[in-house]
Amino acid sequence: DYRDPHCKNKQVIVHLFEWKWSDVADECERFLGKKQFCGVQVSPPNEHVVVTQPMRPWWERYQPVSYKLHSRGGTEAEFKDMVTRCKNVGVRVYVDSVVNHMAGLGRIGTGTAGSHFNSSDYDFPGVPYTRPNFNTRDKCPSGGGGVDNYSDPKNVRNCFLVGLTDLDQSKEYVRDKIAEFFDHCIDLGVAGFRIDASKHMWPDDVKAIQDRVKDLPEGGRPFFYHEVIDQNDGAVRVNEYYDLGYVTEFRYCQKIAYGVHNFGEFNNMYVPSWGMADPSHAFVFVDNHDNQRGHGGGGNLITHKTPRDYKMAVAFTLAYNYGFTRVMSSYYFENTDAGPPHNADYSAKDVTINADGSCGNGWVCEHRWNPVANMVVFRNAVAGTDIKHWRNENDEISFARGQKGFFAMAKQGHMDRNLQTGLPAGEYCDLVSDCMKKITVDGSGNAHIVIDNSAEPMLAFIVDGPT
Ligand code: ARE
Ligand code: CA
Repeated sequence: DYRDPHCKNKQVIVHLFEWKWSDVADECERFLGKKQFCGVQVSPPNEHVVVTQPMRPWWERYQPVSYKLHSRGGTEAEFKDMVTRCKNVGVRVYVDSVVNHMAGLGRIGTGTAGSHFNSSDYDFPGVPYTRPNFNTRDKCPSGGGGVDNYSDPKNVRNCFLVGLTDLDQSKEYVRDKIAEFFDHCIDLGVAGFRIDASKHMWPDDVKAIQDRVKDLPEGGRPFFYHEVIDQNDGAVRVNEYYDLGYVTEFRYCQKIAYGVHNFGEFNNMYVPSWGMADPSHAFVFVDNHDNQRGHGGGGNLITHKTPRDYKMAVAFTLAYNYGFTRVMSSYYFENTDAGPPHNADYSAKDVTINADGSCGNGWVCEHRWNPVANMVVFRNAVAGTDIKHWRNENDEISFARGQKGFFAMAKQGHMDRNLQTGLPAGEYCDLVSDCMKKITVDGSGNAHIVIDNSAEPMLAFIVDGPT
């Protein structure tokens, strides 16, 4: 089974998008460990192209040059130090893995680790890969050689995604090289992998690769989650990947946006008849690095740009019982190509921490916002329980998780009700407000629930939580 994230039953990972390794390590030690995060998804750590038109976009990291661990995020030594320091505080690292393809056609030069490459000749000596390791036109049914028909799996999987040179994962040599890359990461302490563009690889090929990857040093199979954008708009469906781990559920991004905009929609978040991934395979998030900037399955989404809505979306997602959850941590941008906040030499700026715990230097750090960070503790505490005492009316939503926790949220920012919580009698305190607010549950499980903070219109409390 590839669904164990190896973090002692913790339930939430954070994507520290475009953070450099030394900053990720610091964040593990100063914040993520204490806040009970399971782990961090890091941007692709392997050698990639250096794009100068536009100047150093974030997406250059999705054009691999080799599997040497030297990227815009840092050197291999820095990567190793990060993985170790995070692991020491109970936070695992998951590698965003780009193995469907190498750099785009026409790109020639030197990668971030100093390897020469020539995509037009399919020559990547840093691996090495040569022409026979890539898919050929006879296997790709599209006119121009690019992916252009999502209703045909052969087109999706054997053609070139946006001109990226498409590896042939049916070849033993290619499988070995990819598995060696994963093994190298595991040797350094990595616990799992996001598989980029899994939709564009045959599940049997992906399985052959995963099956030859080594166990973690502490035992067990690595964690895998697959990027498959299935919005009922093509032939490739999420369930083809269930044997391989978790699968991204992009329909949830749309669902949660509808819910926040119209609370009535919250009654219907997981729709099996649409083919939405079942809760034990769904990899769930409010937004990701693509759809927050109009790449890859955009649409009507909620992002950090509308903070109040975003807090409601993430708090609900973490309180609810659907899937395995990832929260996004972004940088501010206007231009959708723009890479991370950078110094004069285009290296990523340090993530600085302000006195109030927010981030500086252009980093958003949604994962530090109270309704995000403090709900991680909630999700960990209630893992495995059912939804009870569901109530959704008057733009107010509330529910219990088994007999372990209770959550309430009010779209208008006000709520004042006596509700059944199903929890044991006692004094509780609200996680979201860092215990500024207390809640008393009486002997019959009832409590007076008050929301009076319009900026953070939710509260949550757990059995055996802080008091
Ligand atoms: C860049 C340039 C291109 C250029 C190419 C090659 O933008 O103009 O042709 O380089 O030189 C990211 C960026 C791309 C970028 C690429 C490589 O988003 O713009 O191309 O890096 O630098 C599909 C895939 C899905 C993919 C999305 C973006 O199915 O796998 O497109 N998402 C992942 C990553 C991306 C990354 C890649 C894959 C490539 O998360 O960040 O691209 O490694 C429907 C379909 C979806 C489809 C979607 C968008 O919803 O159902 O399957 O997603 O449309 O087309
Ligand atoms: Ca492919």
